[in-house]
Amino acid sequence: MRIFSGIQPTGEIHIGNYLGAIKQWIEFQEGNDCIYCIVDLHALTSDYDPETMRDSIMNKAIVYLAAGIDPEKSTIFVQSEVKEHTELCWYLNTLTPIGELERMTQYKEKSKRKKKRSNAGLLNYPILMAADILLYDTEVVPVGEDQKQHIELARDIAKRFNKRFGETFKVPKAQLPKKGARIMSLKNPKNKMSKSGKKGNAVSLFDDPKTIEEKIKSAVTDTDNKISYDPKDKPGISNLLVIYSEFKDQTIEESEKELKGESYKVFKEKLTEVLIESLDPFRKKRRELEKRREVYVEEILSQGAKKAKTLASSNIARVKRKMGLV
Ligand code: ATP
Ligand code: LTN
Repeated sequence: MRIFSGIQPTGEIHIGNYLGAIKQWIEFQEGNDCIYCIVDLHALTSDYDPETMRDSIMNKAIVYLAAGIDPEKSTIFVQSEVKEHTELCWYLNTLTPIGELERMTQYKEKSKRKKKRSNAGLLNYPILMAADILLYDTEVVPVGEDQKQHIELARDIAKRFNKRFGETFKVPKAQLPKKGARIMSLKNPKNKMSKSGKKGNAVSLFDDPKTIEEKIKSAVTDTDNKISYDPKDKPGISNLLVIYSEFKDQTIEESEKELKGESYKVFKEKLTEVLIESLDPFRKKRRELEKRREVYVEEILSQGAKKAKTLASSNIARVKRKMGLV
């Protein structure tokens, strides 16, 4: 199967990104044709610093590799290095009703936060995302829950194109993990854990042991000191249980049984220990890759872009033919 997914270069990758998206990416590498993209053009829709953008892009490539994406098995590339993404985005713009874009939850939230500083890129963001996906005949898109609505839109756009111009695009499917599709903020478990959220809301994939300990210690819980999974009434503890179970590779029921009768203090100590142990290899691998940044990582991205470009340009040629442009 063709698998495609992407993450923006800005912000620190956290355990929500890992459990929601990257962990699935790694699993899909066996026996599938995977393309993983650093979506820098999407990041331009938020406030960013041009001085540090290229560095953030390189850092994200290192994160992909440190987390376990194998360049021998998967294609890794930077979105802006394959111009066909913006070209297809334009064609798809002409097929997308504005009302559908205005209904997107992420757009509503982000534009509300930005008020007058909201930009057209933010509205068109899901069309560029649809272009990313459709450009590679993608069948499966592994993402966290917050991206499900965008993939629904990509499916609608693909179907609309096929209906208007004849069978062209595969209609992609979102793939969410069973658990961990929506890891919540440690500070406010009603909100999702997020790169752009409040400080301490997220454990970064590369946090050192002391930082992990502090963040888990100050994670919001509740007052009844009972460890059980009940997202509605006990959102904080339930979120910690999901994280614990995922990193221990056991079911929530197994974790509940293991922790029965323990205090929140002991639970948090156990969770801290599991996180430190699980994240340690990522930190080590990243340190190694930092040293090979210039040659090795640049080469992977350049090879990746070449491969992506070959696929993208033949697909664009097909789209242009169907649309009557050539
Ligand atoms: P931002 O705060 O800038 O929106 P983010 O933390 O939401 O960033 P993205 O780059 O938008 O991160 O998401 C990358 C991938 O991680 C997507 O597939 C997304 O669905 C997934 N993801 C993001 N946050 C979570 C979360 N809290 N739980 C599970 N998956 C998540
Ligand atoms: N919007 C996504 C990032 C993204 C993406 C994609 C994910 C851009 N293009 C294509 C999957 C497939 C996000 O996580 N914020």
